[in-house]
Amino acid sequence: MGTPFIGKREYFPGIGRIPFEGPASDNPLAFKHYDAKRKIGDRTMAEHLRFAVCYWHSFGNAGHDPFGPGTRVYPWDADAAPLVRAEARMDAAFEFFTKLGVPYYCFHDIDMAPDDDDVGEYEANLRHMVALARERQQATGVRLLWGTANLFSHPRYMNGAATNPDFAVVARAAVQVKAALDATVELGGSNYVFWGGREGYASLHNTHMKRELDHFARFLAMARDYGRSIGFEGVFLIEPKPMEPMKHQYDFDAATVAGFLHRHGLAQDFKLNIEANHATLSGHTFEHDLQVASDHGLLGSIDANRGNAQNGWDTDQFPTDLYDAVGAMLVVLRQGGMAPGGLNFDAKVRRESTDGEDLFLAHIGGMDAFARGLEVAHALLTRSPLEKWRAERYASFDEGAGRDFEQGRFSLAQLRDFAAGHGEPAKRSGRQECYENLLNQYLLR
Ligand code: XLS
Ligand code: NI
Ligand code: NI
Repeated sequence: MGTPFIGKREYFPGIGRIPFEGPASDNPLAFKHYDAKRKIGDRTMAEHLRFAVCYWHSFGNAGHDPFGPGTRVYPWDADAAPLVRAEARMDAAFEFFTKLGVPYYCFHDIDMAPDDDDVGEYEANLRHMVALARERQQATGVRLLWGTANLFSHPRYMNGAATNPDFAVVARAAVQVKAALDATVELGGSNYVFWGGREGYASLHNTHMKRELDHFARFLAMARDYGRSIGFEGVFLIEPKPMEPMKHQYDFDAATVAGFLHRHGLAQDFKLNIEANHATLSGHTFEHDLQVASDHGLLGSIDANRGNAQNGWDTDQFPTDLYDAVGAMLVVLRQGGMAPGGLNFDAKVRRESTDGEDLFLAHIGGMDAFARGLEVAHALLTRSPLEKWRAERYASFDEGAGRDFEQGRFSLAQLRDFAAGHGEPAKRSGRQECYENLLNQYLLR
């Protein structure tokens, strides 16, 4: 087992390339289910799952919360000069990606490069770091799943970015989106994400909601046009979230965003990046929002994480729930995969998890959970009676009058006449328990 690292020094000493050892292994630093090259159906696990590590939670967040500062001391954050720190952080990041064996990563402009109020400085910092990222990508083979701009941390965005009531702030947001699009194209990114952290309101009393939403649509169309003009051929993604930091966020959930995209003529270029913990914050399950997005033909990518049933906020825990992973992979497999999207771990280790090793353990757990979810979902779809049962449930629409109805050959009056001639419909059980048992049966196999 080698210890691949790419920068000036090794940031995760003592940890080598994470091996696959299979379900019988008790080695915490080995995969039990994720075997990148193993075929599930016609694709390898790596091709199905397209895992990405996120830059912000993994190398930037030191564990601060509203009650106290970070608990982790990162060796790459030691230098006083911001650009030197950014370079060291990038070395640590690419060492981590390589040792973990993920094909992709994701970043915000200002987790990769130091921010600056001066537009020229900000742009120069990002260009400098993008040049280094390009070298690191070439040296390691790790690729960019998506780039994005952080339009929510700087105080100037407290009232929103593209939806800010002040035009000067809307324009300032364009600086970052243009630069982050340039960076994404330069790095060969497959997607570009908009998470509208502060695109929403704290109070309706001071808010002109329709005007803000129209501004948002115009801003997105401009970003799309610019991206296409510089050769971006990937997918633009909107990441729904109902609240936090704002009381109400405009990209509330998959259904809301799908309606917005259709209304503003953006559905050709934009899809959705569904995050588990955002779906649960909006009162849905993860699987629900994935299914809604997929049914609209808009499921582009996934931010994998997990909330906490007792807390009402975005705890961004690593996904370990197998039941959820099976549900998610059922949606993904039924729509034929998620490329050019992927599965990004938008998750952070707990504040009490203070070792470099914890970052590996967390990702190994998430990758194994989704690998197992993939295996089980694939088995359910190809070997179990699941699809047959579902098809039979709707069989009355496959021929005769039911098919005529689906094809629009019935009026309401004709439906009435059909019913009048057929007597009281027979009761048909939904058999929910039977389906639940089937899922557990395959999960335990
Ligand atoms: C925050 C979001 C954020 C996006 C990227 O809740 O999940 O991390 O994924 O801006
Ligand atoms: Ni989130
Ligand atoms: Ni996210």
